Order: sequence, then structure tokens, then C-alpha cells
Amino acid sequence: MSNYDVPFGVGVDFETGVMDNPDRVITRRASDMRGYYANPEALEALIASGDPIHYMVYEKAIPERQGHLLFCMSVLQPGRVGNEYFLTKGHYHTEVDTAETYLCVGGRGYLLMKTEDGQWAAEKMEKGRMVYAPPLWAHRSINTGSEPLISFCVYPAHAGHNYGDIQTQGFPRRIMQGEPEPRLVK
Ligand code: PAN
Ligand code: ZN
Repeated sequence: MSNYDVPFGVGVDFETGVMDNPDRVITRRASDMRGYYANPEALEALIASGDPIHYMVYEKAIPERQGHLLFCMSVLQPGRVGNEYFLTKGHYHTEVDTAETYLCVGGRGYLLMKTEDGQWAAEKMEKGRMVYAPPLWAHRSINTGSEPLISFCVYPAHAGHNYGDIQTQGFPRRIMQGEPEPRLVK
């Protein structure tokens, strides 16, 4: 029995994406993102010029077992590494048969998704839009706007995270600066 086997409530600020009293706060800075961008020199320059925060995730320590739901607030800063918009690492769920929903509460960007067999999708994220990542689809957020991209995410608590496959294979598309719309490039 944990604190989270009894009902509870928690406040979240949709303007900032910050959760009240989170049990875990994950902070990813530019230096945590080596290997993820098309332009490693531009990333090193960003690290040298202050190593800015890329994104933060706020979570409650829900028990990671079947039946529970994990939820979090994810706050991805605006910015670019060279011409490529800031992104999250992205992952498959270790238990591949688990989905996730993202509700965007601020900012704009994409949820980029892919499967092992080569399918991919880029769903627009903007305030009030919900995006569904079905079972088997890896997912990554990308901020193409000028404000933080703020999302509320919910997924089965036993899902687990597999980062390794994305670290080695990446996604079939990158999202680069473009006018009037961002460009999706191979
Ligand atoms: C989200 C992500 C969050 C950060 O909560 O974990 O946006 O992205 P990375 O985990 O890829 O660094 C989620 O998809 N959880 O399963
Ligand atoms: Zn996920």
C-alpha cells in the first residue's frame, strides 16, 4: 500500500506546466541531448553558452504496476539546435502494448511517432488538442513555437521506457525551421 493507493488530488498550473509537490522532477539540459540532433556542433555551442534546459517533466510516484495510471506534466522549452527545433529524447514503452495520451495545454509543436516497421506520423500539438500514441508507437515532442510546449500525459503505470532504440535509430523525420511552416525532412 502506498500513498497513491488512496484517492488524492494535485494542482497543476497550465500557464507554466508546473505540478504542485511533484515526487519526481526530471530535467534535461542541452548536455543530456548529445546524439539526438542533426547538428552536433550547434549542440556543443549551445552547451558551451550556458547549457540551457531543454525540458522538464513533473510526476507523482504512482506505483508502476498494472491497474494504475502514471501521469505527468511535460514542459519543453522553445529553441533550436542549428535549424532543428528542440525535442524530447523520445521512447517506446518497454511494455509495447501500452498507449499514451497527450493533452497540449500551451504552446505549439508536434508529437512525432513511429513504429518498428517504418510507419511514422506527426500530429500537431497546440493548446486544447489531444494526441493519442497507440500501443507500439514510439513518441517524441517537438516545440516549433516561441513559448514552452506544455502537455499533460497519461499512460499505464507498468509501461516502462525504452530509450535505447530511439537513441540508436532516431525517427524517420526531423522537424526543421521553415517559413511559413516548419519543414519535415528525412
Ligand atoms: C512523457 C515523456 C516526456 C519526456 O511523459 O516521458 O514528455 O520525454 P522523454 O521521456 O522521451 O525524454 C511520456 O511519453 N511518458 O511515457
Ligand atoms: Zn511515453
